[in-house]
Amino acid sequence: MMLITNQETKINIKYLENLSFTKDEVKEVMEGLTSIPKSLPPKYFYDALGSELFEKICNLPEYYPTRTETAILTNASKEIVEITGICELVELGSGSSTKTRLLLSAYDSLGKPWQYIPIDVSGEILKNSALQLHQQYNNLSILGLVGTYEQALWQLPPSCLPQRMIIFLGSTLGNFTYEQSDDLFNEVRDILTVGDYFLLGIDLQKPADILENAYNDSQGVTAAFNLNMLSHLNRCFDGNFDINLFKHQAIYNQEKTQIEMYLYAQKSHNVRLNKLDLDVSFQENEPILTEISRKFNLTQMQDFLASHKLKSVKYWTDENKYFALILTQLI
Ligand code: AVJ
Repeated sequence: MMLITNQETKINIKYLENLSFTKDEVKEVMEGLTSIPKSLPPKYFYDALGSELFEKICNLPEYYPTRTETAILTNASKEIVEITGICELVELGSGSSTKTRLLLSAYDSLGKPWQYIPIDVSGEILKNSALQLHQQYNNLSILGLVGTYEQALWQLPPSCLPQRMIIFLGSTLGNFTYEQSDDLFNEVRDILTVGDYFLLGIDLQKPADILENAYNDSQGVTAAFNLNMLSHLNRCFDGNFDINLFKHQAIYNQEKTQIEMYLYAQKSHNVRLNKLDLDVSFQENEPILTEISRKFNLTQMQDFLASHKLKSVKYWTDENKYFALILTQLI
């Protein structure tokens, strides 16, 4: 574990895993590449370049979620702060914290000291955004945790304020299977105390063409983002994926109401990952599933949250009902 502390500036960045891989993570990649169909965990998108590419995706004309959620947050932030009062904010997958700033500004304007705990797998983006946030907000202390959600939630220090709110924006929940989201909500419930809050941003179900365009953009940024996962894996596991031999495509699976992002091998060939002592063979046109992005139904999600003792206090949505923000409270 590495700790970068700067007492004067009230910023701490804690590396929970110091970029070495745990047995579970090795197992995940091994299992994904040896199962049929092949798959890889979406967290491998987010090395420094991947996080940058994702920021670009957020600004694409076809990619409506970020813009829509930002608009919702612009309207809702003041009200959220009025409901919750001052609290410690723990953010899962904070990335550049751009959207979160709307909320942070609202909390900071209360003029009381408070704490923000961003959690992200990319240390670079976390460090940079912590430095920027510190310059902007006077009352704020920042504890950045570099690691996976599981690692971070486990190691969360006791709240330094009477109340805490965990925030999970951008519909990142869409990457989780039903079972994984069930586990995550159980963890959230266990970490919060009664009266604490959980704020969730979810992408809602909508026509397939809108969804498929959002994940197959005309400038090829999403394709580059998807392919970059293979470069990241090459670095992590001393591998020899040739990104020129794979092609990006995203499809909407109507039955499962989820976008599925694939990389298709363009010809039959072998790939080796030295650190895993693993040889993988690909058939021509064989896909790797790199991500699911589930699209939700608002009422069903509220029920699902309620089944984890997370009671809906209020929700906000846009005029097209493309995206929703749900504020819940642990009962
Ligand atoms: C960060 C998981 C919410 O699913 O829309 C964007 C990631 N993948 N374009 C999403 C993503 C391709 C994004 N999440």
